[in-house]
Amino acid sequence: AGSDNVMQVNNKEEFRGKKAAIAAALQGNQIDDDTNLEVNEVEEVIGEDGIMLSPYPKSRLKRWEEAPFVKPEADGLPGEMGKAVNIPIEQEKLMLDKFQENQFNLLASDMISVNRSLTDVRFEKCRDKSYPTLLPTTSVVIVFHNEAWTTLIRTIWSTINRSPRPLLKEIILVDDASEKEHLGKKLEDYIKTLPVPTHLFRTENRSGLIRARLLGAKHVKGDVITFLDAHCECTEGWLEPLLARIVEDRTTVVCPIIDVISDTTFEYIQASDMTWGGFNWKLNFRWYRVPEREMARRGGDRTAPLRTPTMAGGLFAIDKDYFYQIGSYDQGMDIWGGENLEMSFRVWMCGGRLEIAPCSHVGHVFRKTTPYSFPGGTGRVVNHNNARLAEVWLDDWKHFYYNINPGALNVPVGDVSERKALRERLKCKSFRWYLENIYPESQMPLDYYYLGEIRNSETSNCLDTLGGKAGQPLGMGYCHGMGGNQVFAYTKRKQIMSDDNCLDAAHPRGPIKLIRCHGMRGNQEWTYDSKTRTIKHTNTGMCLDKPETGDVWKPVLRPCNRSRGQQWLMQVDFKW
Ligand code: LR7
Ligand code: MN
Repeated sequence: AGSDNVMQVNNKEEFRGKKAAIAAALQGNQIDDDTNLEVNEVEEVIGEDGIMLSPYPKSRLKRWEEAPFVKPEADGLPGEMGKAVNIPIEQEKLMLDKFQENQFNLLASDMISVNRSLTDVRFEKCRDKSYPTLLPTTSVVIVFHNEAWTTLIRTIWSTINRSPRPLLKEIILVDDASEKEHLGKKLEDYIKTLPVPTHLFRTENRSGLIRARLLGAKHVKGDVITFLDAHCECTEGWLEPLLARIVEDRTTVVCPIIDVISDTTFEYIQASDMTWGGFNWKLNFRWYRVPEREMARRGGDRTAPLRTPTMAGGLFAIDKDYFYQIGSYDQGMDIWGGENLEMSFRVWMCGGRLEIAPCSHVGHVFRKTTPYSFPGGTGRVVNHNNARLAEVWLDDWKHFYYNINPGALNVPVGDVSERKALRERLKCKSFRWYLENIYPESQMPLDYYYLGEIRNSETSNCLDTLGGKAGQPLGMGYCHGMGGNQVFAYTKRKQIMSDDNCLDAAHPRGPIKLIRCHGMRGNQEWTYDSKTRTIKHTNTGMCLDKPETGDVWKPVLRPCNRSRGQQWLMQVDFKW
């Protein structure tokens, strides 16, 4: 690869249509070679798919070497090589007591070395990859509220031990008004002993992770900001793939694969490289399977960067200047939640890209419930944050959120005018563009005829998911007009959806179930006739009918007979 693969912006027309080569040009150890100088001097180049790439300014890159291998502790502590820690039965009560404090097995964590060894979980091919000999430096920013000592310190040590030292500018800790003794003077003293400059800042009042991160970011001296949660473990070679992608294009926001550190045993469990980030109508972040088209775009190479529609939010690297250019975070978001989707939509819609680098693995302790308080109430806080992002970024699709979660309508969103102005200023694309180009598989349908309740003409009852999960039967209930479980979308693909599930019938006599939407018609295709008001199931040719006597809350399929029980009203002007 060489200069003939790279074109200056003024030559972009010539370049368009040719296969992108900047990635190839920057692969290997060539970036530092004088013959490739122009790679870093052009401002922008057109990459594959005609998307602009903005290579990193060369003057800011640094020479680096791999981190020295750190020998696992020899004194036989539990959990080495990422193994599970089992608590002896006589300590079970202590274990359960301690679990309450952080919602993970603190006793186990405390038994494990803060330097514990892990296995190399990467694909073989990742280990053989060579990265540019010049990369930008990064500051690792870790915010926490009442984090346990050992998980926090292990996060720090795994960062220090497994990052090429010249690239790790510093570690920035932000204490978000913790109340724990060990996060006071003890922590201040401890970080002075670390071999990497480590700074601690504290918020005056509990400000939430979003504003805490903004405080940390303000002090960053490295070129790239890498955010981590306070209970992570970085694995060998985790940093290079993140930084290397940013060198290719400084508008790339890159996440590692987030492996699982068990909340009960602290076992390090490899996560799938075949999932990416999505979201449901409630604006919860969710992992979904990577579709075939993205695998194909990557040429079937599972080590190639994966374009993800959204990110989990806690672990990612971003060029510092780009972080501010793209609007950092929404200051108006409190405590926890929403900022990850907000940033995901913003990055994609405003010209950046969001990726998972499959050769970078970082473990994270996933917990089932949150250990700390949410001043104002969990629901209120999360609704507030999500409503802010819905108002600014979702355009018409915000109604999916409000319909399925009407509680959000009662929470003040506050002033979002600055965020809307940001969207204008950056000339960001529409949410429709995002759905069309970045996330056609989204649970929020691109085109739909109707969103609202589906009422039976004879019984005046409404279809109701009854809160059922995938695999459970569809139900009915008294129409309450409150949205939630009684909100369905009738889409142009002829699905009847509720969140990420679709009405699905495999047999002419039912049952009608809620099944993950597959978007392939089949058992999930229904035709609504607004004149006869029938909902006909294509595969079986049967009509959706009111429940039979017997199970009065389960709608069924019956041969179409024009009876009132087979008439369903989708009020098109159903409004909140
Ligand atoms: O008030 C607070 N102040 C804080 O400093 C609340 C939290 N925090 C800190 C907290 O100590 C932790 O270090 O913020 C970090 C994230 O909070 P967690 O770990 O309690 O929550 P989580 O792991 O469920 O958080 C995920 O979603 C959040 C939404 O706001 C953030 O984006 C987190 O960074 C994100 N974590 C990950 O992406 C890791 C993978 C989880 C998944 C999926
Ligand atoms: Mn976390």
